[in-house]
Amino acid sequence: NHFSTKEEDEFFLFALNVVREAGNIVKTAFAKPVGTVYTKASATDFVTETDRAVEELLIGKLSARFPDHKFIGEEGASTGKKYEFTDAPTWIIDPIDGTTNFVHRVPFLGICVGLTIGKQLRAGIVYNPITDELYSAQTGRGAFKNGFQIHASSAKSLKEAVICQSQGIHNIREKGQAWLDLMLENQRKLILAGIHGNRSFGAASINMVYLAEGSIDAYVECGLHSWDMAASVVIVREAGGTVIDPAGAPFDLMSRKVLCAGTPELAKEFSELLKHMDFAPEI
Ligand code: 2AM
Ligand code: CA
Ligand code: CA
Ligand code: CA
Repeated sequence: NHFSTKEEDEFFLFALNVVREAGNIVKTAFAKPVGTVYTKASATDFVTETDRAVEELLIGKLSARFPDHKFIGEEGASTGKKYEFTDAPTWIIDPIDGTTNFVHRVPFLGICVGLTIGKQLRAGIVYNPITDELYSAQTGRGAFKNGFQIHASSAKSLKEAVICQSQGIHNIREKGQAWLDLMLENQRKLILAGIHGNRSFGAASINMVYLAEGSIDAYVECGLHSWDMAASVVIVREAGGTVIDPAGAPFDLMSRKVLCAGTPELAKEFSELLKHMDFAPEI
């Protein structure tokens, strides 16, 4: 990483302003009828004009300000755009994480912007403009919500945990019935392990920022993409949380899966209890 703290601060502060601007678009759209909802790879894989407009705004403004930087964005990727993941400063963008919530007017969604340099995560921004909650972090400098520092929970055991095991309905398309069986078996094991509850908010980023501020204690999801996780992973780590692969290995942004917990002890117990299924890596 050849960039100074001052340069990285400039990247981060500029991105914060662009994300706030994108938030206005999403908030305005959320108050109106949803308009045309297009489907992508399956009947439950949605995209709206707002997803596209927000991605265009974010990439347009960031690339105009930082012409040497690279981009990975969900809606570009889904129209067949090929992205490379290189050592260059790379903005990993999900314009609306939680499109199903957006379409159904459930107020849990996040505009997600993560930054890698030398393939290492350096900064993350997750903004829910509906609730006006802005989560942000830079590597080594703590995690914040609307300017106040946040901390992940100190729960060390499933017996004192509210967990989030996402349903991953989209995974059934990729993995078939076997996915459903695995998910239900894991859910059963968790209940028998004595968890306090299972809460899932329909957006990977919202699940992760809630973990970062200690509302939930552990989270697992498979079938995700780099843009679902990049920004939130920085926020969880900087809030003191642990981020690993669901099978217990080190986390890999391109591996399509993630497990987070407030403590390494809980992450270990959770990952050892779960049955696993691998996804083909992304890039
Ligand atoms: P998205 O809203 O940006 O698509 C719960 O559905 C979580 O899984 C959301 O964060 C959602 O992100 C993500 N997800 C990933 N792939 C998906 C798919 N094919 N269909 C629906 N949600 C998907
Ligand atoms: Ca999507
Ligand atoms: Ca997403
Ligand atoms: Ca999205």
